[in-house]
Amino acid sequence: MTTSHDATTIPPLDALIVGAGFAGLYMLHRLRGMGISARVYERGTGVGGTWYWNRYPGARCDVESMQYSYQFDDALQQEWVWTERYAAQPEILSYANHVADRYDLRRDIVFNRSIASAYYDETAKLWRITTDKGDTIAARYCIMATGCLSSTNEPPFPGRDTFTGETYHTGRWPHHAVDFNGKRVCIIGTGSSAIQSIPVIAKDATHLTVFQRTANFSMPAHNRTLEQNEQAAIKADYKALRTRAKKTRNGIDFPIPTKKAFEVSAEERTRAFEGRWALGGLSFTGTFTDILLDKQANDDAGVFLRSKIRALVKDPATADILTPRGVVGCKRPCIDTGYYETFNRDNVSLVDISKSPIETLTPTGLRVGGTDYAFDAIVFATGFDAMTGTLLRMDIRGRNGVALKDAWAEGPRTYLGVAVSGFPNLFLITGPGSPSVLTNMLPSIEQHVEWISDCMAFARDKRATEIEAEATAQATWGGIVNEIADGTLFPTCNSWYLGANVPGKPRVFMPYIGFPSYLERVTAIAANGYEGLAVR
Ligand code: NA7
Repeated sequence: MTTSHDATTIPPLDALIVGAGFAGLYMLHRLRGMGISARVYERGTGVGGTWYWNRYPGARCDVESMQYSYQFDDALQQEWVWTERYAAQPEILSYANHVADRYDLRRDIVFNRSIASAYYDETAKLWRITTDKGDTIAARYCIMATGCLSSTNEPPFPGRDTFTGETYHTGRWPHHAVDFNGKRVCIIGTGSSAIQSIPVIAKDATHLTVFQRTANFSMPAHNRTLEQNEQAAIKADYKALRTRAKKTRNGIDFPIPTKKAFEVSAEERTRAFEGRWALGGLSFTGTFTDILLDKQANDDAGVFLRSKIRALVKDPATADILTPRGVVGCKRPCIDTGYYETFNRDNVSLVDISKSPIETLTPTGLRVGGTDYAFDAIVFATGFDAMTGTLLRMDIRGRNGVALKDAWAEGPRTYLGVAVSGFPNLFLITGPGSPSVLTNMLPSIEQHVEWISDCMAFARDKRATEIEAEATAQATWGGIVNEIADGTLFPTCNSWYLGANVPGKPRVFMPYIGFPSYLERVTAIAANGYEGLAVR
């Protein structure tokens, strides 16, 4: 069956790109440079993707600014000046806007449009796409630059609509100022977003109550002003930093471990952990080669981190609730500025809901374990339907009218995290099956954009009209992704990497672990004429 929408009078685009975050912006720039007509459709009113929506108090990147930035144009990375070691959301959003202006991208971005459906018309070999505003567009290629954390997870708490105070979700924070001064505020969740916002909200609110289902490990950011001489030193040899970063598991320039945890003495292990704690940021699980592979090594890292929590939180009962019992790094580690210390404030309290979940929201607050709590504002920091949520909320249909949601009923299946069998000329940027969320997103995005555009150039040279993942290559790739994950501790907890945070979502480990080996594989695949992709 061939599905088609209303014919459009506008000539087909070469490529329609969904999303004007960092992936969509660079994809547009790159395709323009190749003489390929492309247009971006973006649901927000501005560029920036994640950084457009996640404006909650304290929102900040967990990757250092000098690394969480594009490298495709040396002039760009030389001219942009970051002010802090870890950039806050407004600065990253300014950077995204600067990029959009610098490369004159806005003239090909249509804002305030959500893609409702994308149907592949097999006869015309075109994607026929509709928006929520009723536009219909035809395009040879449809490129999903939709981000990995772009659909919020909003648990259906009973009585949710009965609460009469203010409500917010960290992932869809309003664009107007939010003032918590003089208010009793509650926050549900203790993931990254909560851990960043709790210290900031606590300073404003009369009282802040944190509802925690699962304690999370958090390491200090040690954020500070980025000195200009330090920045100049990096810029003098930026290429070296970028090259080093590509050789690490997560694509971030950190010291690469060489030893297993128990190859050194207990004193040396503690010294090494202290060193990473002092370094701050996401490097902790890279203290030894086997922290994410060996349970005993991981337990040892956990003992160290738990001792830090006990030292930072004055009240032992609160410290105990804040202490995670699980595997270090199994859920995304959080990076904080004064998180644990915030619980020493008189105006902050913690409620453990691990055994007694939120019963209901009420007109004045919420109820847990028969106790009613009253608030002026509730902040949902409940995360995202990660990696697949946004793709599956659109009605995407490929060959024979097959819906992506049916093709992925048992979990996402992709080739390299880039293409999907049965969905010709559809590309995913940092899709499931690619390193994506386990890496610094910017270099991962750039690598995908370049790989995809090179693949499109290859097809153009061959005068091909269709590129499609082969079913067997896709199945083999899925096996590789699973096998790598199964050799680690990652599948042992209920993380969003596995879809475990969203009830009913199939439990499949979605990211590919290991940036260097991924690069090696996909580079070889491209060199072999994009094997695994049928280029017709
Ligand atoms: P996360 O990391 O998914 O955190 C969501 C938090 O919300 C987490 O503590 C959850 O507890 C909690 N949660 C989710 N559903 C519920 C319900 N129904 N009841 C109580 N608590 C709930 O999202 P973030 O936005 O913080 O961070 C996402 C990523 O952004 C982060 O990893 C970085 O990559 C940047 P749970 O752990 O599931 O028990």
